Amino acid sequence: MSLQVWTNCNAATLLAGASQPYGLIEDAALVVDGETIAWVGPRAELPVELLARCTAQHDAGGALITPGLIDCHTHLVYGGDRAHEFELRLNGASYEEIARAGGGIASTVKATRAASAQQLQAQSAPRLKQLISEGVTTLEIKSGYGLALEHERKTLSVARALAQSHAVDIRTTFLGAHAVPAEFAGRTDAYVDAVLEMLPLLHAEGLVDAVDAFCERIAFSTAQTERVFAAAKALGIPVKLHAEQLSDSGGSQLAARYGAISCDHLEWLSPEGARAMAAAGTVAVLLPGAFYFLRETKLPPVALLREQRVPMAISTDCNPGSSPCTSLLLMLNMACTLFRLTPEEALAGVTRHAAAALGLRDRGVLAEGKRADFVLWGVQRPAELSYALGANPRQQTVFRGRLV
Ligand code: DI6
Ligand code: FE
Repeated sequence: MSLQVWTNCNAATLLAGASQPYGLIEDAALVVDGETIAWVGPRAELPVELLARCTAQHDAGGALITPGLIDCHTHLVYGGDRAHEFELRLNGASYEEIARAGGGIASTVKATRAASAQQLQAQSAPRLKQLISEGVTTLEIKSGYGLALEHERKTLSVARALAQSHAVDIRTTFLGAHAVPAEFAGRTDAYVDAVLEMLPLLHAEGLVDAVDAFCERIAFSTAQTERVFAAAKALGIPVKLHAEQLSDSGGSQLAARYGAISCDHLEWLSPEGARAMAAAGTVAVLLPGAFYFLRETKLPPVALLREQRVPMAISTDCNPGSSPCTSLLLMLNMACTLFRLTPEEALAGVTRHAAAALGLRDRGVLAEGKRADFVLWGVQRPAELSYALGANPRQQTVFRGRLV
């Protein structure tokens, strides 16, 4: 197997417990063996025998190297758009009013159902390309705009197909319990029954890496969410939850009881919820794009999450209703400016902790044995990645050991 080495770089390894902030190694060397990182450390300590075996030597030109970015919460595959609702909201309607009046998620469901798989893929690919252009090498895509077996299958299949045609790894999440479709209006429990029928079928087709639900007063109760979680658990599928976004409904405690890999949004998270998440090892996924776009005022309790040592991830929540965002770098900035995360916490939130939020242990840091997914940035300091608004200093991406 051929070895490659990158030198003339600084490496932000993001390793937990490193002595330097960001796990930063100045004047680093990084050796890749096939699809895996074989060695990373100060260049001066690179073993000469290892260097001699490297058939390709890359001059990084002084770049900063970070792990490939991970966007751990997206609804990237959907039909249509909601620019018109954006306009309505600016004319005075609230998000909840629009949702209750059959707009909101329901309008995206209509457009998603109407689109063929091919059309859905064509509409979603530009969003994916935008994320990839900013150094994303792994992302999660949820279903939840189909809300019927064939359309949920179509969404998840398109998500899988996008990974085949792009240099990115895609994890798929079944979010059947996202909203109650029109044909089940007023019969939420009957719709949950339908979700429980879809899950094993989609899972058997290899389309489901995790199961999610929208636990909220405008969506599903904790009791209804628990039925979905119990079904996932019976199939051995990890769960995660849209929890405490618009109110504290206790979803985080329920999710923790089911060993959830993540709870997402969390603006209204209580101390009890944070403690339950800490005990269960559940990652907190913060979504500053939705907070910003909905003009929320209740901040997620970051001090509480720090105190309880709950790992914090950051994600775009890319979706047409509450976060029409395809820039993970912008989310780094917003996590700092709006939520007051440090730039180091923000970067860990799109690398190491985002990997944990997806239950992935083979990526998210630069270390021997991890996947060779990394990004070369034209910046001096890691903080520049969250400092700049609208800049994209990415120079190169290496995905599974290959230059993209
Ligand atoms: N929470 C959200 O913020 C999005 N979904 C969810 O469960 C909103 C989705 C939409 O409005 O289309
Ligand atoms: Fe979401």
